[in-house]
Amino acid sequence: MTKLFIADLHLSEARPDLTNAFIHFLATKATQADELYILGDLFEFWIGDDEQSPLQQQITHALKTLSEQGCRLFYSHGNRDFMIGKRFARECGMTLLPPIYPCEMAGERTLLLHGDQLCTDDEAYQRFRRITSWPWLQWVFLHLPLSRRVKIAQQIRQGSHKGKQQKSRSIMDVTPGSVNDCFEQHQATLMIHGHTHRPMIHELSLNNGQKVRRIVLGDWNTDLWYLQIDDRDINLISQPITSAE
Ligand code: LP5
Ligand code: MN
Repeated sequence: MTKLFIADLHLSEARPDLTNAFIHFLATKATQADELYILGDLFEFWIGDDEQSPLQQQITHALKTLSEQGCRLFYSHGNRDFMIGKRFARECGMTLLPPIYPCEMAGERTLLLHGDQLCTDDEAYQRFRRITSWPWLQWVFLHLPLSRRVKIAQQIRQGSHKGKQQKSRSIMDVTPGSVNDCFEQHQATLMIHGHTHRPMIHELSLNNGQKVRRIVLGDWNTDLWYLQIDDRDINLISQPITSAE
């Protein structure tokens, strides 16, 4: 049984190289897998399932084709595409996961998540996350004309980019306390997430003495990153984007 995990591709019209690399990945590597888990931020931003841009249609088609070939697809929302909804998931043949998904991987109790929830020192971001999760605000946003939604999303991206220049690297990482609590609360020994763009397999001891592993997926930019789990064998792999096309 082969399972693949990816996150933080940030696909957009501005990076056709990433879109090509992803479509190539789906048509080659992923066809040999039984399950593909996308742990958030597949897109640069998502403003509603009704957008149906050429990029979205291209990605929908590629994901649908893979799911029809028998690979099961799962999606965990990121901080940029938290509004991906049931319609897009159905069109792609993907199952939407809850924000923290406990499951069994490599014979261990495992948690799958985007990872932004664990960056609890980033108070401005956590406030932003709370506010944008309000259902009435999402409802209002989703009923604005598409052109207006694109402008707002671009403004928020700019605000985010500027905000990040003022923040230290450590503020934008997960906090040891939130990681510990998340493992203990779910009695898990393995965690897989993205978001921080700091790919690594961390081995650590919880406050209760339990040994655990936290695997951080890399973002797709100059390199593509994926995690492959074959039964109990775990490999975090990267390749230059150009060689993957
Ligand atoms: O994404 P990344 O890695 O660059 O930074 C994140 C955090 N930023 C975000 C914002 C996203 O990048 C953009 C999301 C676009 C969503 C589109 C739909 C919007 C719909 C809203 C409907 C209800 O998540 C960043 C973290 C960083 O990760 C590391 O963890 O620090 O957090 C921030 O930058 C948040 C800021 O601190 C505060 C938010 C600034 C918002 C400015 C809004 C100004 C314009 C509003 C116009 C109406
Ligand atoms: Mn993210």
